[in-house]
Amino acid sequence: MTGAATKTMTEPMSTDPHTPTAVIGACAENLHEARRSGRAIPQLTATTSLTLDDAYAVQAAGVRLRMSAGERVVGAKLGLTSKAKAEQMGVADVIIGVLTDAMHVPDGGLLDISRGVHPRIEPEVAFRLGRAVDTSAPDADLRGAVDAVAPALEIIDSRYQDFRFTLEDVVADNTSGSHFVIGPWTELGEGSATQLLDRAVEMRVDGRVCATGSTTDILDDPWQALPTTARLAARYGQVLPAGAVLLAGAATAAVPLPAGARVTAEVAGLGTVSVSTAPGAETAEMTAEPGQAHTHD
Ligand code: 0L1
Ligand code: MG
Repeated sequence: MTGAATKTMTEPMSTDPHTPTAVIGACAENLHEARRSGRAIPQLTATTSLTLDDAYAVQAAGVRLRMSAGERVVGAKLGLTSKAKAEQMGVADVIIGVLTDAMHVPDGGLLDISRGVHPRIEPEVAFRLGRAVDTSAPDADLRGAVDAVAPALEIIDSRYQDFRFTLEDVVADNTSGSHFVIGPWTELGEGSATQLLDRAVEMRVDGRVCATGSTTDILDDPWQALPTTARLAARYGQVLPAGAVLLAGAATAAVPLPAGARVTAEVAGLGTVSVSTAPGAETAEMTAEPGQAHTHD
């Protein structure tokens, strides 16, 4: 991956968290520990009332904990970008999370999921920003800053028991972000890279097709991820440095990610991306068959 964040994620802007800072911090610590230990926790909202702005404040506090441990912000991801997922959650808007360098797995690389809770994987499209963009304005020209696109895989892993959560819970949990893999970049201007509608997407686990979809399932057009990210990044104070990666969203449902497996995803005309998982003990909730979609509250 090129480029590194030189600025830090800021406190959410234009928002009004109503929950005391100490409570926000405690929520972030709980999620941070769940992620590091692989031990799931109950939903935060079972015991704490959180608005959506509070939830983004928890997410930002969690990112600061990661940065204190030496991680760098290298991009952003959108979640709930397909109509099916949004309807399942009963929400009208997508959500945004943060990517750090520690979440990046090289294309074809090996991922140890033994510290995961119940990891799942989904095929996506990624954009790369060729220059830094001032995201303080909600109409910042992110699309104009894109210099390349790529097929991608996102590994999501909710830190909540049974992968069940409310919208506020999942935002606080950095939108279930765990890891990401970026395939070969196609520079804009090469072939038909700018046309991303109706491209077939196929994901395989150990050679067996486990999910198929279309890039049109990503916000009706993956390019819509750029203005959407600009709006959400401005509202929640996220930075996007030069070289930043943006995961536009999933083209299919996420499927359980087993240990000792090789997962490939192909986006027609863009190429193939792959990741392998280290053999070893499955995580506690990895007994479901690949292909089984997860549930939400
Ligand atoms: O990247 C995603 O779309 C995940 C968003 C969070 C909800 C989920 O875990 O499915
Ligand atoms: Mg995703």
